[in-house]
Amino acid sequence: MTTPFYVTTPLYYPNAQPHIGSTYTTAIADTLTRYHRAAGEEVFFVTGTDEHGEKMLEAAREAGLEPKAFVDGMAERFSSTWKQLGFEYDRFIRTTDADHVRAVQHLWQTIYDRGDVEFREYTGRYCVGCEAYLTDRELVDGQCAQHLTEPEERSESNYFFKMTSYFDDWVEHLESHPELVTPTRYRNEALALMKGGVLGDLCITRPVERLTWGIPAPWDDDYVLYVWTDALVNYVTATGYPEAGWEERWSGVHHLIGKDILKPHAVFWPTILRAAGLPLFQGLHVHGHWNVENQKISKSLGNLVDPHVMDEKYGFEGFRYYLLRDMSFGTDTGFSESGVVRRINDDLANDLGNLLNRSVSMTGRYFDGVVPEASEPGELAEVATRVAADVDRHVREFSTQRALTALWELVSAGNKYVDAQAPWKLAKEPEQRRELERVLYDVLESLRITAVLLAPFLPGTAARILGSLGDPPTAATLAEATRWGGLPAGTSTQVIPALFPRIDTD
Ligand code: ME8
Repeated sequence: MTTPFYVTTPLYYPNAQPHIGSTYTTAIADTLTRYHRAAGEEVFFVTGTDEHGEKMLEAAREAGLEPKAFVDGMAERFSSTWKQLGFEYDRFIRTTDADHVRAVQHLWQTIYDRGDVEFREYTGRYCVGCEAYLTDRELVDGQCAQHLTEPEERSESNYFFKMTSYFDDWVEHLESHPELVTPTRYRNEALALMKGGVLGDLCITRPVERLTWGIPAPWDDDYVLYVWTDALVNYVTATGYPEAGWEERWSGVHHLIGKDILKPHAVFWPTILRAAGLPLFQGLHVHGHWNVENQKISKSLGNLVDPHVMDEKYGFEGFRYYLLRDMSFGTDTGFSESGVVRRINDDLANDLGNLLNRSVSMTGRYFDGVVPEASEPGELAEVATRVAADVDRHVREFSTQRALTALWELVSAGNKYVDAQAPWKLAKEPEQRRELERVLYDVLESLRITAVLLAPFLPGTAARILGSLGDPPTAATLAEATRWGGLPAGTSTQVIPALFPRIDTD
């Protein structure tokens, strides 16, 4: 039994609509799962919504709805948006799901029984945006650095998880297992949070007199569990925890998050897992933020970038390509519509679309649309083999940007090859017939391999390319499917409408 590839996205707060940020994270997860599945691995992809806590209660009040009715409607918007955009998750988990409530209570009761939960008086500053108490050292000019609001001073008796007592152990482990949090700068940030004395123990409850919209603390009816200590547990709930057999899926888990939620994932979550006696995740992969016109995206600024609008204007795969291609994993990137248009025009319409169009058109013109006989593998075969290996490495390192950059080396090699070999000249000389066959076979075969490697990124586009190439037989694994020579001579090709019509920029 090989380890399954299990990838998670954050559970999004359904007080806002899906936007460029949640679309980006989910698109990476979808691409990775499709890639690993194509590689013949067992995969499991989980996304969903984080529905408890004060923030959600406030949003429900504003909408004039009971919290459950509010989150039901919003969760449906998320799941239907993801389906419409073609994301193939295995489970859409909601923190109000009955199995999640059971898992959360089981896990926290375990930690409580092991003696790591303590009742304490507490006065602190609470930021509703973060759904967290912030320490003095986390404030900038008295404000939350992320939400730019002044946290409220609160005094409560609450239950605390003795999180700091796990820091030494986790710091030591993380220092000797650098692959656990990537890219490196985020591992360093997590280590600094634990070493710097910035963080205290974790307050894990809210009194029901203040908040009832949460999962009841199993040991005390007067308290509900704090929203983060509830939401993080979804990652094990989805594996079937605590029922027998859950560890198998868990053994291959990779979390994908944005840098905004590094602290709960790189500090709270591993210490919670340790305290509950559960194995750690295999990887926490942290991406940067999309900014719009140099500003953070936010509901109040109205600059969220709606994926439905992008879909209507450009077709979702054009936008998806831009997202996966333009952001270097881990760093912040500025979004611009002109950037989307440039990628569509340059990479998709020009480089890829034209290569397909001219290759298949020439096959029509010179060979009645039938794939000619292959010769010995040549220079394009060499590029294809190298590119397939590069794409594989980059995808496994979570870098869709590098993977697509590598793939486009094959596309440009194809274009350069056609320009250099000039099949239209060869076609004029009957004694060059065999040479013409060789050139066109090589280009068509490089396009087949391009489509196979592109499929996890742009499934619809890849299917159209393969359709134009006469739907050559598919192989069981990527390794076989990317082996040179998979396009059978004699296959009937057909010219199709432009893959990506050029967008007028005037
Ligand atoms: O934090 N650029 O939910 P959330 C890129 N419920 N990605 C972005 C982004 C941006 N500008 N804005 C948001 C929560 N994201 C919690 C998570 S997990 C157990 C609980 C993406 O709706 C990115 O993945 O605020 C980020 O980490 C996530 O949305 C935050 O989603």
